[in-house]
Amino acid sequence: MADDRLESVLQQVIARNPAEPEFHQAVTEVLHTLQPLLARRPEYLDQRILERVCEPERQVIFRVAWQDDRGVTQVNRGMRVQFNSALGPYKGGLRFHPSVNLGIIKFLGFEQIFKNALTGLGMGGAKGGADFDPKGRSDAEIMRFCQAFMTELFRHIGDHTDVPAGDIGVGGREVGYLFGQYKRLVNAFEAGVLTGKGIGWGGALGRTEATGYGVVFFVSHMLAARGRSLDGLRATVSGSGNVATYAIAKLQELGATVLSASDSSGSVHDPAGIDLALLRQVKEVERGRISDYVARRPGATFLQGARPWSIPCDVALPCATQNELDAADARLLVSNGVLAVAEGANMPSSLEAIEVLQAAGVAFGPAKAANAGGVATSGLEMQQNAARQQWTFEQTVGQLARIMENIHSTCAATAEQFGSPGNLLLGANIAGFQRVADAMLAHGVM
Ligand code: NDP
Ligand code: 2IT
Repeated sequence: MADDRLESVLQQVIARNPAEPEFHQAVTEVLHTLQPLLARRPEYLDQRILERVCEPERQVIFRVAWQDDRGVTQVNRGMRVQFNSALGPYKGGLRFHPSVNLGIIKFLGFEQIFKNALTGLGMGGAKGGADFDPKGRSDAEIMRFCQAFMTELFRHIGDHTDVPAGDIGVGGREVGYLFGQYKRLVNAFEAGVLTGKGIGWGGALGRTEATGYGVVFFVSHMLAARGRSLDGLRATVSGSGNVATYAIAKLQELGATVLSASDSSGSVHDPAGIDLALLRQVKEVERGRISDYVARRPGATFLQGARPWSIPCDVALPCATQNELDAADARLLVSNGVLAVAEGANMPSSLEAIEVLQAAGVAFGPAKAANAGGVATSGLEMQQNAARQQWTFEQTVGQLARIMENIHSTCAATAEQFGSPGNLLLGANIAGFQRVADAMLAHGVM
């Protein structure tokens, strides 16, 4: 019965949202794990919670027109999907990347609902962004784009309404320009309207590091559950942005050797272990390409156009983008003896890849649990803003570590309780969904 309903809801979602394959994938992944919960809680089916949770509360799509450095007018499409507010103000990042479309923002917003629920804090789910390509743009162009984007977005957000943050292509610099324009438009310093702010003007110490650190805290707990630790293990990481950088830093601090990093042009294989200072110089300071790292690092090789999953490792952390680890990659990882895979990026593994990993007994840490440290620390930034306080780095990161431990134990206990011990994906989906669904039931039909 529950199975039939799940399948029919899924087919409805696919039919009602054509040409949005990433959104279909994210919904499929969640719905396919909920059967054991629905068998115990039929009221979720009776009250149409599944149908409601798959339909965004509000979607805003807007024109962003701006002038480049040559005086040429450019037109981009901006959007914000306010998916679910059952647990608190809408919360989630903004992505600036040429691939951005409504289906991608919807998949990210849908994931964000359950991720935010798992943190235990009071945050609803949202995502936004634009099909703007920051690559090769001057600082002045980035500023003008951010100002133009906020000139529409500001009317839809607020510290009790919707609180955006960064994601791909949106880091500290962009949050600064977005915040400045918001402040000018509303004539008020509402610190809590955006997170990921600079530490001198309302940001939380530790937010920059939080997602990458959080993934590594999470994978440490996954390993500990199997009697292992990171010390002495070999890790592969994809990406070289915010999440990858601080995942690499924390892996190294905990004694792992990190053999790779990547960007959209390819991967670096560095058998001696990634030189993080050089990687940051190339990617953060110079905003260059990963091949520039290889050119300056003896012994490192460049795998052009390739992802790092062919490099033998004990732990793999995809930290770049969606669908960057497919079934063939998963089979390679398994044949090379990987122990654990944890998702730093959102939906980096295809559904088939997850099946391969789980069938082989590899510990799998799903994105909505493993990378929740970023948004959790955004929640801590909101707490600090509301109290007009700034905690120390140690206070915030200490709290982050406790939240990640709690998310891991919640996912593990829920998996056990619903008959699939060790299945953290099922545990994360059921625990996150249940918290949201109970709040929606309490709020009545809307
Ligand atoms: P950044 O923009 O800082 O870095 C993104 C990295 O991924 C870059 O190395 C980029 O390479 C690479 N990348 C982006 N798109 C592609 C692509 N299509 N193919 C291959 N490589 C690509 O973003 P973040 O580090 O913030 O985000 C990375 C992932 O983590 C995303 O999935 C994001 O949604 C997720 N995430 C981020 C959080 C945060 O707090 N920032 C929180 C939770 C999840 P290049 O330089 O060539 O573009
Ligand atoms: O995907 C994510 O969780 C983020 N990009 C962070 C969102 C946030 O509001 O900090």
